[in-house]
Amino acid sequence: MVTNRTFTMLKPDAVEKGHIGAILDKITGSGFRIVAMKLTQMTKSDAEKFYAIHNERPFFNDLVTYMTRGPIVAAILEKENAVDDFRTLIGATNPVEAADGTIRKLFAESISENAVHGSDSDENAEIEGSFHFSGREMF
Ligand code: IDP
Ligand code: MG
Repeated sequence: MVTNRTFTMLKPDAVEKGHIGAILDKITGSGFRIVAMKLTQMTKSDAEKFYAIHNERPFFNDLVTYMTRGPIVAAILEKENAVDDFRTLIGATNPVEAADGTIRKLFAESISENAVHGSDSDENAEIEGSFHFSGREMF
């Protein structure tokens, strides 16, 4: 298992609002190294697979529509304790509950359109990174 790596997406709302640069600045300024990165757009089938764990939740269809409506920035990040430290940097799922200075507090609209994704475990970081990137695209 790859440790000290996490996977992130700057979600369509963040890209639409022109926040790519500011969010990447927060990420690299917090000590994360970019291992892989691209601007891409998920298909419906991609989003259904990526978020399969949520497919029984009432917001699942809205989540798929949101995550496929425009480009995202997908990236793999490296840092000691990457998964937990990145979850701290992005803040709570609901920006109203996110701590001051976190990416979601600064850039997210709502619990559904919350600017950024962060993996929740080393195992999921590996699965999610491999979903978006081949070995040749990781540095
Ligand atoms: P996380 O992104 O903080 O890990 P999860 O519970 O894994 O949060 O949910 C995945 C994504 O689904 C969230 O980031 C958000 O976009 C959306 N979501 C989560 N909970 C809700 C909700 O109660 N209403 C609408 N959308 C939600
Ligand atoms: Mg999650």
